[in-house]
Amino acid sequence: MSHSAALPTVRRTAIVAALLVPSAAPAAAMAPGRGCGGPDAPVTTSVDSARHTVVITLGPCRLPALGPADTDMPAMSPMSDMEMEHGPGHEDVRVHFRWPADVWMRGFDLRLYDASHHRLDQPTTMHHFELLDFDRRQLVYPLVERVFGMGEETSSALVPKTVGLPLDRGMDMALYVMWNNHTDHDLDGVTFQLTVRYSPRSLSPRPTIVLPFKADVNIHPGGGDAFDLPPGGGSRWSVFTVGTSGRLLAVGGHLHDYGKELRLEDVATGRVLARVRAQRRADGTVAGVTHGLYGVLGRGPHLVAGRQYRLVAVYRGNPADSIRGAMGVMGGIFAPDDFRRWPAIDRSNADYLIDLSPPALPAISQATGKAGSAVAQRR
Ligand SMILES: [Cu+2]
Repeated sequence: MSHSAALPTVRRTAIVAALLVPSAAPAAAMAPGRGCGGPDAPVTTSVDSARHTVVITLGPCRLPALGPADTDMPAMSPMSDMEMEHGPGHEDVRVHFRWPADVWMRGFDLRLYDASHHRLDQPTTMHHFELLDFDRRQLVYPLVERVFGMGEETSSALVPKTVGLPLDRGMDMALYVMWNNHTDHDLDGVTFQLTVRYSPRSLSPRPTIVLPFKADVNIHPGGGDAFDLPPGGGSRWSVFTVGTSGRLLAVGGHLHDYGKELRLEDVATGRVLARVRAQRRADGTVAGVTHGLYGVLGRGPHLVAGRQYRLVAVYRGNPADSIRGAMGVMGGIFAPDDFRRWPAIDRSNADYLIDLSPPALPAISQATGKAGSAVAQRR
């Protein structure tokens, strides 16, 4: 356990809060007057080393009124869990802070409160959030690690003590939030409270180290990942490699309406290594995505550094209509064979830098998204 963890909780909380003057957020990404963005964003963290939690608090915030949801457009509705990006730069909040403790992260729990500390309904308050770690890159892409995120439908996740995601004190983290206030009046005094559950770094035996896995069939950092398909649908695929070898312990996915499945294949052998299927309604709209949970108890597919893998997204829609704004993202948790060989960040890489100075584009696909969990187990 780190030296600081021995301090009494109250004292640590105070110290941590003092350290957490938010660093400059990219002001260019923030439209004026939107809730809790900007360099003065009220973000704090506190560590409770008895309960093994880190609590990240953002607020109170003023959530701008978006007006009633446009019924002609697919609603900004149930996205979840792992992938909610529809082009960078559109979040209401992008705030940096320093991670306060050396931990093995195990799960999280989100609560939103109004000005009188009553719990707010999540879907009608927040569209999604993401927690980013600027001190680690992704397995597949040289982009900033997305530690986890979630949308309207989930509010918590927890993995067993036998696995943990390493987060170190002092890491440069960021919280990206997109609110969802579809009323005609601003909501004032909203507090976002994210409780991260962890195992202490001293836990013995040491948990299996896991990190996020994310691959996208149409990735264009800084540009947006949506694509169109001809009438009736079709598939879109991309080939990728992983920077270090390891095992996929769980997979989930993100597909939009008319999505059918996501497949992960070995290019050389054609073998399907993982598959997630959309839960489709009769009209082809997507209600969710199945999850594959291999590894927390069993064994998932082993991916080898440098070997080629293909991610395929399959869409099937009405033969008369093109499919617009499709997405295909597989997410999951990945246990590297040797964490010390995790690919190093290249801080001069243009894709890495996008999250530090995102293009100020308000454009966001309005397509409805549905996603499956990237985290192994929900409470
Ligand atoms: Cu999407």
